[in-house]
Amino acid sequence: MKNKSEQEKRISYRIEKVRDALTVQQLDGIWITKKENQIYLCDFPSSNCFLLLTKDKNYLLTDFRYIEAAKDSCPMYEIVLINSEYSEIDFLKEMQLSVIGCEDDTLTVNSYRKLTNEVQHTKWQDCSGLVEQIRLIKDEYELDAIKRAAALTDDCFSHMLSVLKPHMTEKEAALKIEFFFKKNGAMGLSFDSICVSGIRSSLPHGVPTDKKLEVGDFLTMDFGCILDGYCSDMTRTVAIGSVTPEQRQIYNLVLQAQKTAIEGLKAGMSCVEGDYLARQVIIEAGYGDYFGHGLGHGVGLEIHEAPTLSPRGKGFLKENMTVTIEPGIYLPQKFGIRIEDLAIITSFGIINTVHSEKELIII
Ligand SMILES: [Mn+2]
Repeated sequence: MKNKSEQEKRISYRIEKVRDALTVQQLDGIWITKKENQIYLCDFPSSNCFLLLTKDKNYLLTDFRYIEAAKDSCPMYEIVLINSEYSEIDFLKEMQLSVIGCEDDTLTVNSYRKLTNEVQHTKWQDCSGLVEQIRLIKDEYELDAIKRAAALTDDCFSHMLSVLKPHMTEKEAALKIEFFFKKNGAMGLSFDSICVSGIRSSLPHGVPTDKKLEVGDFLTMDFGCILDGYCSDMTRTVAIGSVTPEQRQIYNLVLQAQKTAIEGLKAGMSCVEGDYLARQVIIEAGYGDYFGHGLGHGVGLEIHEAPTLSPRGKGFLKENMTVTIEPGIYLPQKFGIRIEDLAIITSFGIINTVHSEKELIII
């Protein structure tokens, strides 16, 4: 059971932060349709829900199926029942607000047309990213959930080391990951697990197939789970049976890049500088062209969220942001390697939430 008063305190604090942003942006309200932003601001998952935060009131609109639960778990909201006779559009017409912020990046074209055509006298202004900006800095509750999700992911990796064997297919390996997570309390996977082996390991986001693990293959597993709404993300590449000197050399290069980033990342650094910590190691060894993605991304209610560590990343790292640290080298038609941990940024460096072995493991 969640401690109600603590939950209320947490939610109220977040709502106040949104309200501060409303004032700055001169909005009379914000219409929240993005699911993760809704969960962040009311902790109530529902497939049919709208939030409207005005300067002094919080409204949660939902249908008959969720109304009782919403009343029970969202005491800081006025709960509004919507149905075929009274829609969210009717509600918004009655509100008569001049300027409402909406989330263009997730609002469907259809919904946007309805809002602009039917809710007259209201100007709809894009405020995509407003809630996400607040979500960038994680509170204690969120960090704790992320750490627990990461711990279960460590356990999953240990489990995989004990069950992986030659002739198992990539799909079977992915299924074992999913089964372990769900059997051990995860709400679900944070994304479809990536299990790619042999020459397929050079596909950074390859989909598991019926290909069997063979001696001499690298197997890259990129996986994570959701606990209490929060995601984890981790990648390990292991060798099946044996490795060539080239495989070992490149594995160690990725590992060195990853360790360099782990030692160097800290609050105050720009996202571009952060990315370059690992990239520089790989470029200097002559493999820069084979590390074609960014070093990492934020993780929270969404598996991919801000900040983005990449050569085009924006902004600076701040305390209590989360970032993955996941350099990789992918040699087409040969093999690929990625090693990924999930870190919490602090003023003195990072706290790594992942503790699994990362020296080369040969199964
Ligand atoms: Mn990742």
